[in-house]
Amino acid sequence: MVELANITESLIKGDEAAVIRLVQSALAEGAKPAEILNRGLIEGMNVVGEKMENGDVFIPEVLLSARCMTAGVNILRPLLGAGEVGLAGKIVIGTVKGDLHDIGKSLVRLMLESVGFEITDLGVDVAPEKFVQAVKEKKANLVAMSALLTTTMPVMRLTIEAIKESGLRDRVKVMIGGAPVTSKFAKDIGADGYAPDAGSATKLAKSLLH
Ligand code: B1M
Repeated sequence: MVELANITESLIKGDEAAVIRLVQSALAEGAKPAEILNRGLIEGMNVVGEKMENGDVFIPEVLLSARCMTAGVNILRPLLGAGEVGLAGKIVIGTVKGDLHDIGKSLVRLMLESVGFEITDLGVDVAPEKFVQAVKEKKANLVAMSALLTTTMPVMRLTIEAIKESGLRDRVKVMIGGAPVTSKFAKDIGADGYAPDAGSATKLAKSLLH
């Protein structure tokens, strides 16, 4: 019987093969995909975050854990259930320019997809003009921006300004998130909403569009 704590431990150690094997075994034994995600993988990434803050691990180790997280999420993605894609609305999502953190953004994307939003994921290091171009091309209803660095938070404001300058602001809502982001910051920069985690991001997206 796979304990979710073993998945957490393997992710913390950066053992990708073990994470893949344990996630597959847990699924085969009937564990719920959302449980594996929340209590196995995200739990591990939280511990890695704390260790990084305390100087107990460094970037090479963190990268290995991030790779484990991605491998685990890739197995779970098709199982987290998709609604009728596109029915809920069209979202352009990305991590803002200068910022390469993509784990949280990818989780938010996964959750949004699972409730039926059509997602265009622009990846990381996304410049304001790339968001604008994608909103135009995809006729998106919502822009979702992630930032994990205090130094890249101002790019969220620049992106909103670029959307305004392009004349699209009244056609598209903007939501933001990421560890250093707050609802006060969201108000200050003129975003329509802030979500602290992937679960509340889906609720926020729905409430902004319906
Ligand atoms: Co970096 N990093 N990192 N890092 N990293 C942090 C963010 C940091 C807090 C660590 C620390 O020092 N304590 C710190 C930032 C300090 C600050 O700005 N005040 C930091 C730093 C300094 C750096 C570098 C500058 C380090 C260096 O090179 N000297 C560098 C910057 C590179 C760059 O971006 N230009 C760097 C690099 C890296 C790695 C590449 C090694 C790796 C990223 C790998 C990857 O993403 N593929 C990494 C990691 C993994 C982290 C920590 C440890 C973990 C982040 C993470 O994935 N968390 C992080 C420490 C921490 O956060 N405690 C840290 C798990 C994830 C599930 O949570 O991303 O918060 P999170 O997402 C949550 C919510 O925030 C929310 O929902 C998600 C799921 O619930 N959310 C949204 C996120 N986006 C949202 C959008 C929404 C709504 C909700 O709506 C649109």
